[in-house]
Amino acid sequence: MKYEMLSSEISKLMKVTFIGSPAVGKTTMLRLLSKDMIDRFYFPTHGFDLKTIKLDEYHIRIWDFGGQHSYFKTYSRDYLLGSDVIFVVTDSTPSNVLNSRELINYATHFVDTDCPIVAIANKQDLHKNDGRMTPERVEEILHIKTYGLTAINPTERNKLMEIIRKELNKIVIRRRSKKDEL
Ligand SMILES: Nc1nc2c(ncn2[C@@H]2O[C@H](COP(=O)(O)OP(=O)(O)O)[C@@H](O)[C@H]2O)c(=O)[nH]1
Ligand SMILES: [Mg+2]
Repeated sequence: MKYEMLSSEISKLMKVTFIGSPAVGKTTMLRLLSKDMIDRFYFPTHGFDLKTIKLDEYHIRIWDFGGQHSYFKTYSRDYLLGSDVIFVVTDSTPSNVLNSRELINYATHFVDTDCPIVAIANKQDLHKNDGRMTPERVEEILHIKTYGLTAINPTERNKLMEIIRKELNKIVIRRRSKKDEL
């Protein structure tokens, strides 16, 4: 009985990883979620920020990589291993979306096949001005589930929480049905 309780608590600690080129908006996304922050660790040598945020019954550890691309490759193994879900953030410009495709290919080497990789097409406020892509267009190119976002807009906080919640719920449901098959 006690053991079951413990294991269900553990399953609610989720590793959520944000990857993306510099300046696409990863830190801004974290700031949007920071109201529910429980703790924060910054690892300067590895160039990443680790925050725990409470979302419903989940404790989610969000790994935000601050470093350059070359640096990312050096530490990506530690950084990506064990992720429950990976969010690839793009600023929705055509060149950055293509970069994201590379990152996605790279990330798939390090994670379980059941770890979803989901795209965030950020900076949607600029879409009308400068030919940035809509989330639909990004999804066509990357072939992964894509959500649009404007991370600098504080009113998009709920939208981001909803995105994370939806992806986590899908994972939990899938894991439960796998368990039932055994
Ligand atoms: N216009 C616009 N700017 C954004 C948005 N999200 C982030 N930024 C800006 O983009 C820059 C880089 O953001 P940051 O979160 O530091 O990117 P990171 O390097 O991926 O962590 C900052 O000046 C942000 O204010 C957005 O949705 N729209
Ligand atoms: Mg950053």
